[in-house]
Amino acid sequence: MPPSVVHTSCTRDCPDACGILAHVRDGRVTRLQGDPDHPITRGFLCERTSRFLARQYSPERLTSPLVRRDGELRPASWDQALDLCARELLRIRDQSGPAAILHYLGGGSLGILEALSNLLFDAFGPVTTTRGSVCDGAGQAAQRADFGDCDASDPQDLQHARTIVLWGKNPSISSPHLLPLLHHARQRGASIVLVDPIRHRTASLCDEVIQPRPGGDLALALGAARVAFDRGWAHPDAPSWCDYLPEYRAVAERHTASQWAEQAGVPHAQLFDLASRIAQSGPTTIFVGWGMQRRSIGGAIVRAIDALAAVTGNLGVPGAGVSFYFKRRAAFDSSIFRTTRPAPRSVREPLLARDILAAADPPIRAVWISCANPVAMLPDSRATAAALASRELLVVVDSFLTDTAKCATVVLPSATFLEQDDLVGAYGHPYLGVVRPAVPPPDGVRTDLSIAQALAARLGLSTWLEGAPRDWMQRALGPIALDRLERGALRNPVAPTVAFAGRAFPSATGRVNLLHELPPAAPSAPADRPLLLMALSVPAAQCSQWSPSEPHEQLVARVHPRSCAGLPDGSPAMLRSATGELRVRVRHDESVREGVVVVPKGGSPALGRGANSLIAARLTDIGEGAALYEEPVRIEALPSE
Ligand SMILES: Nc1nc2c(c(=O)[nH]1)N[C@H]1C(S)=C(S)[C@@H](COP(=O)(O)OP(=O)(O)OC[C@H]3O[C@@H](n4cnc5c(=O)[nH]c(N)nc54)[C@H](O)[C@@H]3O)O[C@H]1N2
Ligand SMILES: Nc1nc2c(c(=O)[nH]1)N[C@H]1C(S)=C(S)[C@@H](COP(=O)(O)OP(=O)(O)OC[C@H]3O[C@@H](n4cnc5c(=O)[nH]c(N)nc54)[C@H](O)[C@@H]3O)O[C@H]1N2
Ligand code: SF4
Ligand SMILES: [Mo]
Repeated sequence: MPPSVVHTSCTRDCPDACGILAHVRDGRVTRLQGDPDHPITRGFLCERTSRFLARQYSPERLTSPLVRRDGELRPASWDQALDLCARELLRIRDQSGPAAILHYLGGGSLGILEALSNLLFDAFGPVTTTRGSVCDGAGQAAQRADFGDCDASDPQDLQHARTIVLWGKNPSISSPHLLPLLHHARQRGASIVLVDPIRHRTASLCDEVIQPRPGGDLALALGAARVAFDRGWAHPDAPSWCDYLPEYRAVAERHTASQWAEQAGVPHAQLFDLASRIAQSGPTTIFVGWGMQRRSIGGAIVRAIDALAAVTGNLGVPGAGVSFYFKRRAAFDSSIFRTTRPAPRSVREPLLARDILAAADPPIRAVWISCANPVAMLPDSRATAAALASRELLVVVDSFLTDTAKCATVVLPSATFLEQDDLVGAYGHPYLGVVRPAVPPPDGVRTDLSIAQALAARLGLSTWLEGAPRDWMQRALGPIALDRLERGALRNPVAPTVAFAGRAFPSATGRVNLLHELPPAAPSAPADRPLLLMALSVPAAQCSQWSPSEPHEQLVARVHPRSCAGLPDGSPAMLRSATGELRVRVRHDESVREGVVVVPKGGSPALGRGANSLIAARLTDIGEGAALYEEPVRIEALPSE
């Protein structure tokens, strides 16, 4: 067969939703290249996806269903595995009702056809679902509370910004295609400020780096507002688009700017400089990262930033805004992925283990998991594994025998994004992309849609999911022709250029609902565990998906030399929290703020690399997010190896 190039899109849980050229020779993908014609991808891919072929062709990929017999997961035929799933689901529904079944769809792929499994389980039940989000629950809830919606301006609008604040965001790792846009804005004279407890790689692009203490952002934003009010820098027309302005001002005036700076853990001059840039230097775009909303006051932090932008006039005009999330599904007809029947109940994603065990009348007896590895990725890995493994039926649909799949009764091997049709919308820009199979799935592997259809047939629901993938894609696209999208990325026609243009907000009053109460203080670290653990994204992995496969060596813990209990660089050590311990190698790193320990996110608990083995399950203040970055730990010396 002659070599070919397949135009497709990346489905990974990443803001960029890249266009990809998959080079195929003799039935094998030989290279993945960033699509040079994609307006955001511009010809380059990130490290994790450039090296995805090591994962695609890994000997560890599953090529047969597995069924647990005599305590062991053993290969089985598709008929055996699916018959067992269907029989058990029907039996449990007959005995206890559909609420005894939990369907959990994770973010392993953002392809929207994955959501067809929701349709199936809605039709079969509706069954118990999950709510909240370990990823972005607090941030989304904050912006909905403030603006009535969570949406962002087109990144092309950055050219109008005079100041850009990367507030707790590390695009070098998490969203690399934002970098060329930032470079470009800088060339046009915009200044860039980074606010992050870690002086990470993106700092090289910035004019100013502010390193607050973790969660000190609430004080930083309120202190900047205090400066703006004191100096008369608040926008004179702010009352016309803000509710609760006097109350918000009173909150900001509870402390002096110096006191707020001290609470934030930054020099007063930096707080003043931030206020002056945001309020005085022309339009400011603030990119709100995900990290700081994964805190117990995460919602309040984002709300304080929203409010600062609102009173300084940095909303609804070109070059300004608070950009957290693009509505990636807005272009799609979501009605085809859910029935209108409400779920009988839901469990909170961040508290999955606790809520599964607490569920009664009926208890949760079966769990169906797809695109997720909760044992590695949700807090409290041990409790999550125990809660899942103790169900009568646990089905995991995945390409690998993950920490979660190891707990399963049945594992169904699924295709990768290079082997199936799908559609993606991005959450870092407004372009839509089409996903096309570059190669067929290997023998013994099926696409998620074909798995759902085969299950539907056995549950007597085949009519619900009938149709080829492309039929579903066209249905999801509504008036947008699929073949148009196949010719190249298309801008979501309903996405705004400037979010909330004209300062019209879809809130109850049409105005911004300013934060007007201080949240309770975040818990302080106990004396015997003085450091806060942060498990952050690394270039080689997409959450728990490593490309190539996860290294087996000891986890590296980055810590400021003054915060590592006197241990020399490179020493073996134990990180200890209230719930667990993890062997690490200490790396001195002056770019990390004192009092913080950084380890890679996505490590496997079974390999002794799982940060979530140490992290307790805690909710954020709003939005049922997870306060993942607040686990107090200590570092203990270990004898040298
Ligand atoms: N401590 C700590 N924990 C965190 C975070 C953190 O920063 N710190 N980050 C959190 C965040 S932001 C997120 S989004 C969650 C992510 O957590 P998860 O949603 O669990 O995400 P992944 O680990 O990316 O993917 C889960 C599985 O999906 C599988 N998968 C990939 N593509 C497909 C597909 O097409 N079909 C099927 N069936 N399976 C597929 C992969 O093989 C992988 O095993 O983790 C959270 N957990
Ligand atoms: N390579 C790679 N890229 C990824 C992922 C991955 O696993 N690997 N994950 C993807 C996913 S699931 C998501 S949700 C997105 C976002 O993924 P994230 O990696 O969560 O995104 P960022 O918001 O860029 O980075 C978080 C930043 O928040 C900072 N931070 C933590 N606490 C605080 C705080 O209290 N205050 C301030 N100011 N900053 C703080 C951290 O130091 C870090 O620099 O990106 C995706 N991109
Ligand atoms: S993971 Fe993100 S940056 Fe990497 S190729 Fe996929 S969409 Fe692009
Ligand atoms: Mo995420």
